[in-house]
Amino acid sequence: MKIKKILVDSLQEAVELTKSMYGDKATIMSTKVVKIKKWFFFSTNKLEVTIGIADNEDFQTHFNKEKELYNEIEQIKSTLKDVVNVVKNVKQEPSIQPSPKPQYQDNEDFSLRAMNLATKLINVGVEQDIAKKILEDSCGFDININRLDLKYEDDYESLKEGLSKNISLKALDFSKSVLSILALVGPTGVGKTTTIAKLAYMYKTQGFKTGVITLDSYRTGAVQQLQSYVSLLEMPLRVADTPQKLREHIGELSGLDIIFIDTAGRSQYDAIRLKELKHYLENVPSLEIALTVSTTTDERIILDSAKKFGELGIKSIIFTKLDETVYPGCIVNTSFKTNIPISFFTFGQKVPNDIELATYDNIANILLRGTL
Ligand SMILES: Nc1nc2c(ncn2[C@@H]2O[C@H](COP(=O)(O)OP(=O)(O)OP(=O)(O)O)[C@@H](O)[C@H]2O)c(=O)[nH]1
Ligand SMILES: [Mg+2]
Repeated sequence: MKIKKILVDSLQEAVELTKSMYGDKATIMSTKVVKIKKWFFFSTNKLEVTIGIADNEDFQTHFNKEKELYNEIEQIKSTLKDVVNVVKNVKQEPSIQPSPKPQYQDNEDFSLRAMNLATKLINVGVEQDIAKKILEDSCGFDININRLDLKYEDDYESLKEGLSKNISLKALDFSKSVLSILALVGPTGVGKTTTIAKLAYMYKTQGFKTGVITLDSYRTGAVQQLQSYVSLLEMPLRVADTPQKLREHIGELSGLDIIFIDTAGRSQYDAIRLKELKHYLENVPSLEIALTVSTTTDERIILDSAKKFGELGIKSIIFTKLDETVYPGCIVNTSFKTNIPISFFTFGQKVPNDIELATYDNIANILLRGTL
């Protein structure tokens, strides 16, 4: 770079002069005011300007550097554009799907964990209104959050409380000194005979003297099916093909504590067969009738069964085949709508094991953990 000094009257003049003489190659590096003697002791002030003039090589280097910088900036700009596009696409198609919104998300009355519990109930088939009612009874008002919140830390414990206020249970507490009779009625193939065998074993092992009478004399193999269970359990089995026979057998077995009556499966829509069954069971002393329904059945049909078999005087309901459903919410819905107490759950084909007394623990387990 070459250095030049010029004398001018103002900075503006320096700039103009520099530009006209050297173009873009020159830059003003510094300025200073100097006194210039004119005549004897007269003098005048001037601006001494130092100019740096780039020679051709410097200029070319400078120009190349600028060009490189410019290219680099353009490259960064285009990379940024790509990054922005990628980010946009990620937003549109998240790789991790958000978990489903709780159904009560917008309900400002409940805490988040209470809403989550409601969502769990709804996901296993509990109707929304019923889930809400149970939830209200599982909650207390929390003044800190100004909302209803689960009563206990544990949603399981809270749910048990909500269930106990909405669903009734019936423990079949039979007496050892008085004869009790339990008849199982219900649609075909729901598990009545299998459940009778399980119950007979359960009460026998509790010290009750038990026996079985079956009214199902016409279905091929029905008696043999029961016979195979009963002979293993070493208890009496009778077959009654008329109401008169039934009464006679009850008289013969009156020394027992519990007689279980197995009935033939009936369609809830077959009024004649239902009437026939009613005829068998009416006026049987100390009789308790339990409706047996399968949890794999459409809920509307379960409700129809409860209504039709209800005419026989049902005192409790047994839900079977819990091992075959992922929507146990029908238990809660049916019980809530019909007010019929639940007595037992069955959850498999194995006699005598796969049966449990209905408890709120059991129901909470079924609903929250999918198993008893
Ligand atoms: N998975 C499962 N199967 C069961 C359960 N209870 C009964 N079963 C099966 O359901 C089928 C019908 O059972 P049954 O006891 O004969 O039914 P039922 O109601 O007496 O039938 P009908 O007398 O013909 O009306 C059989 O294969 C049983 O093993 C249960 O809790 N879970
Ligand atoms: Mg049967």
